[in-house]
Amino acid sequence: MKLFKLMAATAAAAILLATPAFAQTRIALVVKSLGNGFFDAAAKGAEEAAKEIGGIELIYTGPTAATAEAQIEVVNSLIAQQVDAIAISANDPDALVPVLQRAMQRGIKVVSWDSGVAPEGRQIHLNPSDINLIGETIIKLAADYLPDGGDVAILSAASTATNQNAWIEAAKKVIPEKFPKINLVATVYGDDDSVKSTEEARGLIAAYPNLKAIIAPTTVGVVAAAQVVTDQHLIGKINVTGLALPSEFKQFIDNGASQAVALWNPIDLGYSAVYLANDLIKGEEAKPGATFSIGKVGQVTLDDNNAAAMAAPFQFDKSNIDEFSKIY
Ligand code: RAM
Repeated sequence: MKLFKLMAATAAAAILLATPAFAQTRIALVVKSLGNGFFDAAAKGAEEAAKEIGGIELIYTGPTAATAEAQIEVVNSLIAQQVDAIAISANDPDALVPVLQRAMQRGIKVVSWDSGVAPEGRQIHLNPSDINLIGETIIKLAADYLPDGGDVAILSAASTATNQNAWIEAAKKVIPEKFPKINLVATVYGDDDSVKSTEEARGLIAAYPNLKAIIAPTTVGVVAAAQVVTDQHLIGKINVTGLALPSEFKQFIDNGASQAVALWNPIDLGYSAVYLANDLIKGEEAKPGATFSIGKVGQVTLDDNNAAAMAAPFQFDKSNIDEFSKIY
């Protein structure tokens, strides 16, 4: 009898020891494309949240090129792996809906963050900040240094990117009323690819000789544009601005290719996306008005589209870029 009890206890202990490996909750952080410093910073926050919550395996993944087709393949493979949740920054609001619906039908929780998926393709969307505020901010960043106004152009990410398209639309709306001297001459797309963004920036400069500012609401595009302005000795003639990761962009504030840029904390964004995914895994229901905890960042309340927004963007210039460049 004693021996039997001992054997049973040993077996139970063996099961307990083995359980954590199997019981891990797996959350996939799917980004627009790998090799983007903004997403690496978000993954850092996601990893931090996973550790804090405990029992979570974080899968940081995404395609090499920022396209919806490539992301569909990534999501298909995550469905096959039966992950518990997918937190995605999408390259297209609609193209990913069918595959994400399939994921949800199989019990996988789906959150979009940074760049959203249409409401029918996800349970929650987390915006880094208010869309209209970001739209106004990117124009103001250019206008602040153009007292007499002038020609400006936008260098965006992928032409289908949900977030950039929403910000550009909001920016266009605010120009006539608040920035009437700003003349937006073109919007081009660098696909969050350094080579394509460089070509597009060169193209803008060649096509618009009176260009006074390039606004790139993408951390990849803004670096490419500032490098082109530097290389073509146009510092002081064309101001590059937009949304930039301080650690990558500091050199262009230092050399004068840019006066100021803005962004939010990408670490907090990735961190919060994982908390939201985990809240859904725990059984919390996503519905308008529901409040979700996002750990040390606080909490968010869902709007009528089950979307929420985090804080206002910060502005970076000579006075503070050094400090922030050490963080993200
Ligand atoms: C790029 C990506 C990302 C966007 C930032 C500002 O890294 O396009 O989606 O939020 O820029």
